[in-house]
Amino acid sequence: MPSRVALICGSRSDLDALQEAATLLDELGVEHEVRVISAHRAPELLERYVAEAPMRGVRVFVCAAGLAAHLAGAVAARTASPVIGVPMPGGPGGGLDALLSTVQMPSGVPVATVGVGMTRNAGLLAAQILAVSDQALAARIATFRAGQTRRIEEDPTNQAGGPPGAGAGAAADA
Ligand code: AIR
Repeated sequence: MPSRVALICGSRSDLDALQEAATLLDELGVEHEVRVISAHRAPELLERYVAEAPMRGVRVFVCAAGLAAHLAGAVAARTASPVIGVPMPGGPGGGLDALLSTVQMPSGVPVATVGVGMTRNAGLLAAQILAVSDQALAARIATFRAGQTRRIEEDPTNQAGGPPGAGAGAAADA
């Protein structure tokens, strides 16, 4: 099956976090591929990868990088496909450096940026973009969203009287 989403990170140190996006895409039945390509350390490989990925079916790019995080911007400069940036935490800036590097793109080259370290949201947003032209996927996302809503509604903490052993008013305090 062709990969519809490219999950790229700038370092192997980002891989565990990026795996959360891969897991979510698996849950939603969205084919994807993972690469570790630093925009700074391997710019020519990145160039080749972005040029070739659409031929394998890639329609959306998710790019996770920390520090001076230029990965998402570098990809966005080379494709008109949607690019989602994930600023990664770490370093003296705690992710703020990566957030600003990712989100502050110049006019004409957008990067849709999710919160610091929010790889799972990036995967979900990628799926939602694909779902605009894929009704079956849209239905799976609707089921996924309904499930998370139901789990909160059915959480014993939110039932009258709160969880076993909780005093009155526990739900109201949540
Ligand atoms: N990074 C790697 N090349 C360019 C950038 N911005 C980022 C990685 C990682 C951080 O630098 O995305 O979040 C630290 O990488 P490493 O390889 O030193 O652990």
